[in-house]
Amino acid sequence: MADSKTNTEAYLRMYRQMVRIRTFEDNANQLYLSAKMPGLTHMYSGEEAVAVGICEALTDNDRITSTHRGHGHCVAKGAEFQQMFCELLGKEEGYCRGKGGSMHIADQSHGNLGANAIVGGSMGIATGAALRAKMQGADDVTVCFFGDGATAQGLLYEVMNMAALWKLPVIYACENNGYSEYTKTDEIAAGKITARAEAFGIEAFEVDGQDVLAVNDLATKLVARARKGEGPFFVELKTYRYHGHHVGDINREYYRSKEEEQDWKANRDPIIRFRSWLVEQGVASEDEIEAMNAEVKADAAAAVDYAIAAKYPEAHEVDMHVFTDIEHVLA
Ligand SMILES: Cc1ncc(C[n+]2csc(CCOP(=O)(O)OP(=O)(O)O)c2C)c(N)n1
Ligand SMILES: [Mg+2]
Repeated sequence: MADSKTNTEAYLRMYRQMVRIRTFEDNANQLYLSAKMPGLTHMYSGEEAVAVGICEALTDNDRITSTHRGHGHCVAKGAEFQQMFCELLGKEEGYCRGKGGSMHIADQSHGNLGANAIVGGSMGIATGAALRAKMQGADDVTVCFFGDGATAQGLLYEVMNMAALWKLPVIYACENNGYSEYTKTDEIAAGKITARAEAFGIEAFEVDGQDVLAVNDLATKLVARARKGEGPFFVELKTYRYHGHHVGDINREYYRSKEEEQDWKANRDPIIRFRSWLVEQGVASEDEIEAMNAEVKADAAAAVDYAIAAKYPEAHEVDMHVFTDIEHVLA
């Protein structure tokens, strides 16, 4: 029940953020299909409630690490369309000055330590960020997003061991979308995923990743506990990606059926579900929701136009802002 002004604002913010992610992805897909975007990209559509439910529980001071499917995390953590589209198109005004692209997008100003094309690659970064918080006596929390396929990486077991021993303020958020590239998770992952974290004495939870309120409720509780030094935690979020593994993966029938895709889209879509709830609870009218959708669409279209017209970095800057010197890092 929408029971206070603060809650109402949070509900509308979460709805809007989910729509922003879906809209961003629709535009990114279009840019790729019309050959305006270089490289490869992985769509987050279908998984919006995971990033939004969790990031709504975080402040700008809290950190996240992201994945190759990272646009949703980036938007949810507060990034702007314009700089994101510039990054995807390799333009100078992008978050990483056009040198990161889709799979390496980062936004330090909102605590997004970055996407990572190496499956599981951000697990050490997240755990290191949490170790830094503990050593400095800071109260920020880091959320490490990764996919079900990344649970096959040995690094996860090294970092969970350290995080558990040192009681680090980190939350491992496993986005279980049922597939690792073109393989069903059930065919490659033995036992329960949460049991793997429990083996290290880490409290682990399962949640419906299509239900933004359930995700946000759990995340809010765990973030508060992690701040008090009760972490680490592990959460498995059951979700689904609507597109192929990457934008070029268009013939998917050999590894999943059209009926399965249709069932998730028609019956478990996080945006449709939350929209119905908002209307039923009287948080927003259909007209207000339509107006919000249209506003987001217009914002995205303007940002795309801006990014297409924006400048590329100069050729002589090719190795600028790519390396850092260790003295600077240690200072
Ligand atoms: C270390 C490493 N191994 C393999 C790959 C190739 N690869 C890219 S994405 C992917 C599957 C990842 O599956 P999952 O972690 O479930 O994330 P999802 O794509 O489902 O979001 C693989 C094997 C890679 N990028 N890095
Ligand atoms: Mg997966």
